[in-house]
Amino acid sequence: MAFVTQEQISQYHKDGFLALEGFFTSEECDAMRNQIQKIIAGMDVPPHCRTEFSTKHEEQLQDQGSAEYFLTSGDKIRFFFEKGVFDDKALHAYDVVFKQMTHAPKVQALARKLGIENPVVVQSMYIFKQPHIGGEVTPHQDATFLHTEPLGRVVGIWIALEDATEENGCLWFLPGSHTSGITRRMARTTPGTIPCTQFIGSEREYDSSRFIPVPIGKGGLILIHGEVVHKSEANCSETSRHVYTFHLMEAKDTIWSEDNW
Ligand SMILES: O=C(O)CCC(=O)C(=O)O
Repeated sequence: MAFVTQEQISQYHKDGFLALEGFFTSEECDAMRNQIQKIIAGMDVPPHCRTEFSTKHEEQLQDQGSAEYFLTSGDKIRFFFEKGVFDDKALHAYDVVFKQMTHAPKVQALARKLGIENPVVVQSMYIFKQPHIGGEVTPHQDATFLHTEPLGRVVGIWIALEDATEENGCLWFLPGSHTSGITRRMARTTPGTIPCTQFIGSEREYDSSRFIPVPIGKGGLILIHGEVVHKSEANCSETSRHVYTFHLMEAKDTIWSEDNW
């Protein structure tokens, strides 16, 4: 695959992330954006589906309906919302167009370049990050939520469907932070108990001055190592920052934790 060099792959292993500009075409991005519009048009959101996703400890789901909706979302099309969004329209979805993009030959070639022998898609999301509404995503490691034994088997594929800038909430990374393991896990609690998930351990304190912004143009793809610390700021700008993202796991010689949501 010409567009990812061995130097770039080495950089990914060194930093824990890699930005690849122009991985998807503008037309492919528009196809995903148009498809999400079709899915959300006219969608009714029943109360028990009004579930907001948060990486914060104190904001885990407290009622049974929302808890079940979240816990059973791994292999279904499910919708999660920004905080305070219910006077607006924002949803995320997954369907045939997204499957086509997820399994595109160039994505498969990228996975091979990363040395993944038996890739499995374990999760996918469409993130709207709407103007003024898109909230911050606090510093975290994806392995907190997608735990495997051993660690180091999960990679996020994050695709900018619009330009992602510092103003509208691009990703920020702590370069090299993927080599120190994790200190926090989100695990299911005993079935039937509320909340349905709990954090075991706590997130480290991070020096915010060490994060670097990684703005990227429409069609750009960012590889996110499962243990690299990353975040995004609230979108206080006038422009949206749509993203389609999914996680690949190397299934070979890997145990997917049964405690994962
Ligand atoms: O897109 C964002 O703002 C955050 C995404 C993220 O943290 C993730 O996919 O792990």
